Amino acid sequence: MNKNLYFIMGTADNTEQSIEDVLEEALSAGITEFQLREKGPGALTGDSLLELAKRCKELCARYKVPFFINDNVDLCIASNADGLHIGQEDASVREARAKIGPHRQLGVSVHTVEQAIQAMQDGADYLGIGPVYSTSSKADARPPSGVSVIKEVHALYPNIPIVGIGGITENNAPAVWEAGASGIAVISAIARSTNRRETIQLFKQGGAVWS
Ligand code: TZP
Ligand code: MG
Repeated sequence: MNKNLYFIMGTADNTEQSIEDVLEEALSAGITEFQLREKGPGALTGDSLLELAKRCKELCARYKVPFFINDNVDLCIASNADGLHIGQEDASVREARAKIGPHRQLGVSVHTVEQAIQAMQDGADYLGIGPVYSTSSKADARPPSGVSVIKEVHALYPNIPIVGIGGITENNAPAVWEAGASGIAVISAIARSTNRRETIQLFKQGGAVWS
């Protein structure tokens, strides 16, 4: 199975540079997905958020990298995003799938094997599992669960794409791959890196096939 390096960012995740500048650098260095997650201090809303989403979509399209929106079904459709990612507290998976249609990708955050099974039955294409390690990028993050849930879900359903998230860095990533993840999602490791290109290269070392 191919591996993915899924970058997530919003205005709050790097106040020194624009999202577009960080995104362009990350795209050229080899991320394989991007999710716009606009939350917290300084979060854009309304037309300015839509305009930002459209610019991100355009940048991603230039690199043939799928562009995802976090939580916001209407913004996903309005910006012509390639996918949507939702959590357990957001829209229901069935409802989200019905609204975005069959061709956009749908990711769902899950924390237990039961939630994983339910999300797949309801129309998810991949699962986000975490926080694996402790994180300061999500205000209401649950306590870290290590790689145990990833291992459990992967052992039962080896073909389900799992993206590990939460506190993952180029140093602790190997344990997440070993647990059976097919992707790793990161905010701060890339958004706040002082050498983004090198960080992304370190994440991608190891001879895997990246898609
Ligand atoms: N969901 C679970 S942890 C997390 C999200 C959005 C934040 C991940 O950010 P970081 O900086 O990679 O720990
Ligand atoms: Mg959410």
